[in-house]
Amino acid sequence: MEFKKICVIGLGYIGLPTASTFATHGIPVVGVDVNQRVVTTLRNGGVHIHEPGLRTLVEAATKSGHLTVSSEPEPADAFIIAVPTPFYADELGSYHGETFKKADMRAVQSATEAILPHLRPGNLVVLESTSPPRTTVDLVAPILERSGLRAGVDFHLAYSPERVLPGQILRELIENARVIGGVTLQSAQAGADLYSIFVKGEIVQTDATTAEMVKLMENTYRDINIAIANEFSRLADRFGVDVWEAIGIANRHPRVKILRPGPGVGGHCISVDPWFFVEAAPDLTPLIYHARQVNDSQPHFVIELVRRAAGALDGKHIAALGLAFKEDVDDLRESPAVEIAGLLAERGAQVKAFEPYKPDERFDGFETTLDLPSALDGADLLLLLVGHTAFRELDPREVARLTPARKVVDTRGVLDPAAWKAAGFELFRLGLHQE
Ligand code: SAJ
Repeated sequence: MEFKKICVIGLGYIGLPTASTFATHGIPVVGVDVNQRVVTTLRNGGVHIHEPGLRTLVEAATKSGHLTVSSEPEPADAFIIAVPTPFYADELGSYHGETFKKADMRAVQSATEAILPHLRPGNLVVLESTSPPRTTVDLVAPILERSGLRAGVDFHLAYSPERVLPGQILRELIENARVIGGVTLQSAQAGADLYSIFVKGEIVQTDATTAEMVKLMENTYRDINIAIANEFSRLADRFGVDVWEAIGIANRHPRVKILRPGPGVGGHCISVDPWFFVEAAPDLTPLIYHARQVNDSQPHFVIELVRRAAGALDGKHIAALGLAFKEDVDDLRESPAVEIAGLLAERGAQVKAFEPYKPDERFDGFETTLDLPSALDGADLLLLLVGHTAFRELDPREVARLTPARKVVDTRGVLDPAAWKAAGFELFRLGLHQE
């Protein structure tokens, strides 16, 4: 299939890099977002997301004349839906007394409806948003078929999950293997034709529901593996073992690869996607459910660690280093660091948090600072929540000059114990019991 124009709906972490990459490969692209602020920012030459290399890519795409931005879809040969699929904030499902989070598919639904008036015979529609199994055939296809055209007969329909790692999106978008699941073989082939414009990795064709499951399986697999690492950190703490040393030794086994414990699992993917399986089949997913529970409760384990290190929480001044969901990204969605800062404040601590990628962000319940020295000033304890490079590279002697605090809690296992000790700090690490 040939593509003279592509319409990408949703200009977030995935849609914007995808639209820009097609544009820099010479294909006219209209990028669509319902958020007027996003449209205005992009039209004014700005970029609303921090991702290494993205600004340069968007500038190149705009300069080439191939990327335009709009708040409405336009007729095109291919439509790509890359909108968020969060879960409902305050509506839970339940099964045998256990509650689970439910997917909010309203953005996918309205993006699909926005395409409807522009859909023409021979077009290709691709859903990229992470979705519960069968979304392409049970939700997207029926909406598009209101046009009178039939999916897989009059137009092509496919599901192609994005699998890029935030922080490395631009490279992985091109180099990773790409899965394309079509509602028919021809739809999968049309999807493969589209992504082969820039994808250098292998393009694997399958059916739409398999592709949806593959995406959820990948992130669920990672979630469960992080959960076991987090559970090991609790066991090590109980038994007086250094979990980092124990994992390092265990990982020398040729078939063992334990991930890193931490303050919990955040971000818009891994902490969300496993719930799509649980919601779709609660009777079949006890392992997935409980791994989610372990990771969601890890912030409470960190609170207990901080309480032990500080003696008490009430009235203690705590400098929280980092609020992002992981290192070197600006994304605060579902971030355990934000939850921990809030929980500490609820328990009476005076929290000053500094997030270098989003210093302006404000929260109810705790203070944020515009720079690191302001957070360190007057602190009783430092709490490292995100392993940002800037924090890993801190010189503890310099930090000692900026704060009266002499206790540091490292929830990421990234600070060098010897260097911090030499600078006069007592270092408490997650997964290493210290009284
Ligand atoms: N984390 C740990 N320990 C680890 C690894 C991660 O505590 O050993 C935490 C991180 O700090 C973070 C969370 O888990 O809070 C998730 O981080 P991540 O780096 O594992 O993953 P994401 O959410 O940035 O991206 C994932 C990736 N999926 C997989 O690796 C299977 C990415 O390839 C997907 O494209 C992305 O989800 C997505 O969009 O679905």
